[in-house]
Amino acid sequence: MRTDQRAYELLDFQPTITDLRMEVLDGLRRQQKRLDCKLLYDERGSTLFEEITTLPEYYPTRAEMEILRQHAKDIAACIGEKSALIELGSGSGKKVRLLFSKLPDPVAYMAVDISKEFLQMSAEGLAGEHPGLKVVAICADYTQPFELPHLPAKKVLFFPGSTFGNFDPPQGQRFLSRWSRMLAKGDGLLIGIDLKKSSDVLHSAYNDSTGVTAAFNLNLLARLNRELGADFQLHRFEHYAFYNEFESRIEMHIRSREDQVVTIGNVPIHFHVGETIHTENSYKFSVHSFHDLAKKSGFSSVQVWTDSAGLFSVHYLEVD
Ligand code: AVI
Repeated sequence: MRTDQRAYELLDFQPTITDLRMEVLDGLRRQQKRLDCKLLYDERGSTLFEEITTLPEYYPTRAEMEILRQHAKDIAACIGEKSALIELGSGSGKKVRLLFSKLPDPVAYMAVDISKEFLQMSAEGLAGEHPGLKVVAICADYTQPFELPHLPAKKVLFFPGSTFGNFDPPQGQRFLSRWSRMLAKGDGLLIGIDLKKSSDVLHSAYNDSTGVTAAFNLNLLARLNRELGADFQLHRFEHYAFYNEFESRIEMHIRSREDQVVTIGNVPIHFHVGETIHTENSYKFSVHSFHDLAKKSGFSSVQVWTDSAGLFSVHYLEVD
């Protein structure tokens, strides 16, 4: 781990290239090829994701912002004064800014993100806007255990954007259970959860007409070319996303347009025409199904808010 002195503190647990190579080869040697969705977020991927959040078809960000704006006061009351906010997947930081505008006297903001460039930009911005606030930027894969700096304050974990839906349910339960153990009784969880809805709306949200989601997905191959010396030719692959009604999830894949062999370093990887790399799941919940899962993980629901169209939900829960 490396630490640094700036307007904010940086704790760097960024995974190394060797970790990346091993993880990628392991995923591509499976019967159903798989790459973890966190790999989508290099600098270019994070920029493309920010662009996705502004697309007319991609409703989750707009719906969640509507909820945060409309209910900022109620949400701030749940969080309470002199709290420390820990944000997972901080991205551009625009959601947390909305909260900070209403929060009474927060003591600290810890941002956790795997994309170091984005993390540093948003930590720097927030530290500049709130001179008295302790800002800690933690570059880490938050799906893996990492150590939180000790702070004698009520902690509230902020996990917006329905990123929780990118975990499979058992993985999600393990993740929340780990946090309920890391936090203290009465600490909070403020989390955005996407709701089940018509498959047409979901399909469009992940197959936008301008192809930004496709570029976001295929950028993963460009990243492997750049960082691992792979030789994927992007035009020989295509974006493929669909709603799996039985599993209540959007599945995102990269599909090979032809039979081909790609090398990563000197390791050959064979693709049949139509074969896919599964790159992401995005689970959709009912308010009830999420509360059940959270309860099994040590969190009880305090309040839930939805947007006017009933597309998205934001929950405040407390550690039991
Ligand atoms: C970050 N995550 C919640 C997004 C989602 O909707 O699952 C990622 C995304 N993938 C394609 N579009 C957006």
